[in-house]
Amino acid sequence: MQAYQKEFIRFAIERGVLRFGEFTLKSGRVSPYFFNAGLFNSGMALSKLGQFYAQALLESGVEYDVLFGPAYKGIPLAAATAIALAEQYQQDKPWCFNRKEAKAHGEGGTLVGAPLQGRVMIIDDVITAGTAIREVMQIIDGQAAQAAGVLIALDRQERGKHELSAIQEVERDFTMPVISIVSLKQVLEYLAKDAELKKYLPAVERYREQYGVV
Ligand code: OMP
Repeated sequence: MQAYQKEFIRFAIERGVLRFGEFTLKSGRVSPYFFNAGLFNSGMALSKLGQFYAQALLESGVEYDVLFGPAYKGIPLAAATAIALAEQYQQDKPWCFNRKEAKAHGEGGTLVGAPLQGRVMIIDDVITAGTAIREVMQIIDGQAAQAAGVLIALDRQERGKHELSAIQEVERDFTMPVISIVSLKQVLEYLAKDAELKKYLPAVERYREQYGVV
C-alpha cells in the first residue's frame, strides 16, 4: 500500500465516509462496511479528495482526453479532480457532466461542459455490482467518444454476476481499465494494523469470503 492510499483510508474514516456496521447495498447484499462519498462535504474535504483522485489517475498512467462526471455523484468528483490536476500538476484538462433530465431550452440537451469526445475518463465513487457504470457506458456509446477508463475511490472487489469481480467484468466487457484510489484489500490491511479498528476485521473478512473475488 502506498503512503497516499493509507492517508486516503485514514481521511475517509475520519470524515465518517468509510463506516463499519450493517448496511444494505444497492445490490441487496448486507455489508459490514459502507463508503459514503457524499460525506466529503466541506470545501477542504472535497479539495483533498480531488487530490487523491488526481494522484491515482496520474499513477495509473492511463491516457485520456476528457474527464466525465456522471450525474449526480460523479459531478463534484470530476470537478474536484479537474481542479486538482490544474492546481497541483499544471494539467488543464477538459471536463463535462450529464444531467439526468434533458433540457429543452437554453443550451438544451443532457451534456454540460466540454464536448464529450475522444477518450473519456469516467469519474465515480464506488463500483459494487457494476450496475451504475453500465448505465454510464450507454451515454458514452451514444456520443463520438470511447471510454478510456473509470476512476473510482473504492473498489469493493465483489463478485459481479459470476466468478469475476464486477470490476473485472466491466474491464472485460468494455475493454478499459478501472482505476481505484484504494481497494478492499488495502482497507483490510489498514484495519489489521489499527488497534482500535481491528475489531471490524472478522466481519469484513466474512463478507469477503461470501461475496468477494477469490
Ligand atoms: P453498483 O451499481 O452495484 O456498482 O453500486 C455502485 C453504487 O452503490 C455507488 O454508486 C453508490 O451509490 C452505492 N454504494 C456506495 O456508495 N458505497 C458503498 O460502499 C456501496 C454502495 C452500494 O450500494 O453497493
